[in-house]
Amino acid sequence: MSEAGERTFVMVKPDAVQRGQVGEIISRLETRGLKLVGATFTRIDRELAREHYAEHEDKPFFDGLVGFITSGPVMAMVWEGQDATRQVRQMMGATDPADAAPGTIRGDLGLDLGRNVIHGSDHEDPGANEREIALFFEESELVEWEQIDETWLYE
Ligand code: D4T
Repeated sequence: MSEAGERTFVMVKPDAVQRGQVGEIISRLETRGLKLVGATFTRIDRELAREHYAEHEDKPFFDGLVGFITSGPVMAMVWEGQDATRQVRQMMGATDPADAAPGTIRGDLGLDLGRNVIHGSDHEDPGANEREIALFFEESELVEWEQIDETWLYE
């Protein structure tokens, strides 16, 4: 990982895959200057879904959430950059797309809480990014590479 880099886990959810928004979402993250270091297009099983959303196990929406996230393929990714976890969360917008500001990913691409387009690690939960990355990726699957515009992106 580069000196400026923090890694964060991002997942384009099944609704956004079905709606052809994978490219749009990747494009927004790339354009911002974040660096893609890992990606897998996959359909996650219920066991992984339950582990990923373990903090919500007792919530009434848990079964629906697990059903939704396993209902079709997702694009699971690791992005790297300065303050990446918090920056991605800001770009995503509020959890409920109905409350997400225009200009954010959820505010521009979604309408409903149960179909909120994208997941990104919680920056207020220390270690959530590394924990989630480890759930989906082996360290050897993450690519260390030098982005040619880094000199112009960071002081
Ligand atoms: P994720 O984890 O998907 O990036 O969303 P957030 O981090 O922004 O929000 P969260 O953990 O509070 O919610 C996880 C996930 O559950 C769905 N959800 C949430 C739902 O279907 N009904 C609800 O009432 C809530 C609160 C949406 C996101």
